[in-house]
Amino acid sequence: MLAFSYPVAYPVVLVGFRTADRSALASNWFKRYRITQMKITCMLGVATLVLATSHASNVTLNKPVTLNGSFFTSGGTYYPGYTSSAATVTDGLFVPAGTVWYGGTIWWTEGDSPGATVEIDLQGTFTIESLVVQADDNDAYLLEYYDPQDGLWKTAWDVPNADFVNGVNVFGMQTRPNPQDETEQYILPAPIIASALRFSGKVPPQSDGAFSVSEIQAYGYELIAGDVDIKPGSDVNPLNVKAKGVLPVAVLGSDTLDVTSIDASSALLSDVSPLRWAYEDVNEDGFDDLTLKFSNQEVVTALGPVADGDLIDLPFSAWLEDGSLLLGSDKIWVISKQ
Ligand SMILES: [Ca+2]
Ligand SMILES: [Ca+2]
Ligand SMILES: [Ca+2]
Ligand SMILES: [Ca+2]
Repeated sequence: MLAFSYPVAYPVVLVGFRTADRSALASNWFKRYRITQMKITCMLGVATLVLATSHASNVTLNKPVTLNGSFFTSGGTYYPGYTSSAATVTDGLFVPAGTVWYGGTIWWTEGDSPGATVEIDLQGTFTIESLVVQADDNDAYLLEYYDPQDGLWKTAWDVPNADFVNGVNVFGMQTRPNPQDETEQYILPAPIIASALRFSGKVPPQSDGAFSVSEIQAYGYELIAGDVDIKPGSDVNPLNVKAKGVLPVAVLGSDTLDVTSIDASSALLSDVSPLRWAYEDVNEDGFDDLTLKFSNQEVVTALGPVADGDLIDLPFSAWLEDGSLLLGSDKIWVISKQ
């Protein structure tokens, strides 16, 4: 059954990491871009995700930018000849390090527009792992994210002042975290789930009160709601813990989901990989569905201790070809007669 609807806010909560990965997490495992296995709690139950190799890409690219406050998109009367637009914040391009803060970038001042923010609508819900910002050197900034799970803005990154780099007083636009390497990303201590980003300048003495930003990048992947049906055609999904054989699961296709775009080999039902898969229209709605067969006994093992009559929500995840992650779940009814 559909665990949550799209495109409304996802009731998905990041609750922690698998025990086996915690030591790796502590040693900043995101830098290695290897296994990222985490647990996610859905409104209807607990889902376990396995993120194999990283599918992260810059999810702000060409997303709409809103300027909240009074901004300058030219060099002004003092600096004629420069023009800019909000779109330069998410165009994927950095200006040359040291470019003047009014040189083709959007800029604003604390005096003219206290509390001004630059907001990026991500147009979806994303897991974000790392960030890069290019902004005026002699200011600290705050990069916040909108968490659709609880509707709150939260701090993603306190972007540091970069007035001096290795003891040298630099000028103009400088990239963080590393002014000398635009490709270096600030790795978040834990991934965040976000549908928007918000950027603002910090007041003096953390800045000179004149702000400019040329690029905000966030690396991660989109979360897509999938309609998952265990034992297609059956509303109750009894699972006999002693039964051998297979547990059939369907991911239902729709006008917004072409199931052939799912990497079926990456599918996981409660940590268990499918034995095999095929495509058929199980619910006869005209859209092909992905049907997968899981080993009953492997699923039972993954469940751990259960009692007769338990209703358990089994999380399902699979990567799509475009790097987004499909999430869903469905309930099974435990049959465990002595
Ligand atoms: Ca840019
Ligand atoms: Ca400086
Ligand atoms: Ca400044
Ligand atoms: Ca169908």
